[in-house]
Amino acid sequence: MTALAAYRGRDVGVLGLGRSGMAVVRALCAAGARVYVFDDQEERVAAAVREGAIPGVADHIARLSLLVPSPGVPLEHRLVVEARLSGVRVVGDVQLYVESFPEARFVGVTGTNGKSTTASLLYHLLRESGRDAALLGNIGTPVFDGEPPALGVTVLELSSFQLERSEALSLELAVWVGFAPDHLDRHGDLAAYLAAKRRIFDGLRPGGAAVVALSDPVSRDLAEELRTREHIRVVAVADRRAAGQAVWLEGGWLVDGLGGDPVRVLDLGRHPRLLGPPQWRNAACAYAAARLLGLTRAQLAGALAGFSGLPHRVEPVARIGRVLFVNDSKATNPEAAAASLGAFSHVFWIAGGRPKPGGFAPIRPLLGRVLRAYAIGEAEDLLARALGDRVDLVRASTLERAVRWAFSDARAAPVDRPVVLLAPACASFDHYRDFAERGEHFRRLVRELEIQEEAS
Ligand code: UMA
Repeated sequence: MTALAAYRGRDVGVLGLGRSGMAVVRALCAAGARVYVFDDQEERVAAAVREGAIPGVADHIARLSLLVPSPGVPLEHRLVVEARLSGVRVVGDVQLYVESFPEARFVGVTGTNGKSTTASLLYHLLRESGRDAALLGNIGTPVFDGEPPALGVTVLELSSFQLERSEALSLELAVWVGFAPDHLDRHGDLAAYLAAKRRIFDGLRPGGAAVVALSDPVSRDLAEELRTREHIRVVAVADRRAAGQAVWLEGGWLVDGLGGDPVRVLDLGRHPRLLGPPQWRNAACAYAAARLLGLTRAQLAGALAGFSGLPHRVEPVARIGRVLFVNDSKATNPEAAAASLGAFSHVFWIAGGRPKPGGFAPIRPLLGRVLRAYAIGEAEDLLARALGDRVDLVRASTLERAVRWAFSDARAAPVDRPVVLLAPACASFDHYRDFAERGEHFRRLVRELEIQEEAS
C-alpha cells in the first residue's frame, strides 16, 4: 500500500493552497481521502473545492489523520500548532511523495545558494547521458505534479522550508552545496535554519552517499561529522586538491579524484555559462553526484560542456561594445552577491531591494572588484551606510536609473572587460513579485539600451 492509499476514507488536511498545496489536494483526493482545505485567502479554498476538497474550519483539525502545510506556511501557524497538540501527523509534500514511491530512486539537493543550478545541472547530466530523470521540488514544479521515472532518478531541489517539515526522506544521494545565513525571518536563528537543512541526511538509505561542498566552515564540519556515520559514503567537493573521496577545482579545472589517479575532466574556466568559482563548485557537486549514480567521466565531460545555465543566476544577458551585462537577480542574500562579485574583476554593481537581517559584511572583502556601486530600492540607505566608506556608491533609487548610469560609467572606464552586474544581495519584494520578475526587468532595460545603441 502506498503512503497515500493509507489515507483512503480518512480525514486529512492541506494548509496553504498555492502550487504545491493544490498538487497535494489532487493527489489525496485521487487516493480517496476526505481532504479538508485551509488557506488565508478564500479564493484559494474555492479553487481547491473545485478539485473535490472540503472547506476546512479550525474545529476539523483535531480529527485529521494528517495535515500537510505548504512550504510557505510557517510551522508556528496556529492550525499547525493545534494539529501537533492534537497528535495529528504534520508533514510536508516532499515527505509524503518520497513515501509514496518506495521503489523510486531519489536524489535531494540542498544548500543556501546554488541548489537550483546544481539540481538542474544534475538533471541535465543524467538526461544527456541517456538516463531517464525527473526534476521536482523547490525548483518550481511541485513534487505531486510529477512522476518519478520507473527506471531513472528523480532529482529533488529541497528548501529549508521543505526539509523542516520532512521526517526522514529515503534518499539514495544527498547533495549539500554550501551554507550561509538566510531565511532568518522564518527560522528565527541560524541554528534552526541549519537544523532544518541538515534533515536532508536523516533518511539517507543504507549504502547511500552524501556529496558535500566544503565551501564554508559549517559545511566542512558537517562533512567531518557525516564521515563518522556508518553506511554512508561521503564525497567532498573542494576548492583545492583534497584527500579521500573527492572532486575538486584546480584553477578552473574540474578534477576527479574518485578512484585511482586524479583526472582533469574539463576546464570550467572556459565554460560560457558557468561563470566563476561558485558556479564551478555547483558543477563539481552535480558531477560528483552523477558519478555516484554510475555515469562515466567521458559522458559527463561532454554533457557538462553543453549546459546552457539557468535564467537569473549569473546569467550573461548581453554585451554592448566592451560591456557585459550579467543578471544575477537570484543573488538575494549577501553571500550570493559576494560569490557573484568574485566571478568578475571590474564590476559596476547594482544592489538593493528589500534588505535581509544581518547586514552586508560578506561583501566587504569583494569591494576591490567594484568600480562603482548603484544602490536601489528599500536598502538604499542601508547599503550607503554599510559600504559607502569602502566603495564609490551612488544612490540610483530605481533599477532603470542604475542600469543607465552603470552602462555609461562602464563604457567610459579604461579597464579590461567591464561588467554591469545585477547582484542585489536583497530580496525583491519591495518592487517585484519575485526575483524572476526583477531579473526580467533588468533584461528588458538592457535590451532597450541595445536598441538605442543599434539606432545611434
Ligand atoms: N498561506 C497561508 N497562510 C500562510 C502562508 C501562506 O494560507 O501563513 C497560503 C497562501 O495564501 C497561498 C499558499 O499558502 O495560497 C502559498 O503556499 P506556498 O508559499 O508554499 O507557495 P507554493 O506556490 O506552494 O510554492 C512552494 C514554494 N514556496 C515557498 O517555499 C515559499 C516554492 O518555492 C516551490 O517552487 C513550490 O512550492 C513547488 O515545490 C519558491 C521559493 O520562494 C520558489 N522558495 C524559497 C527559495 O527558493 O528561496 C525557499
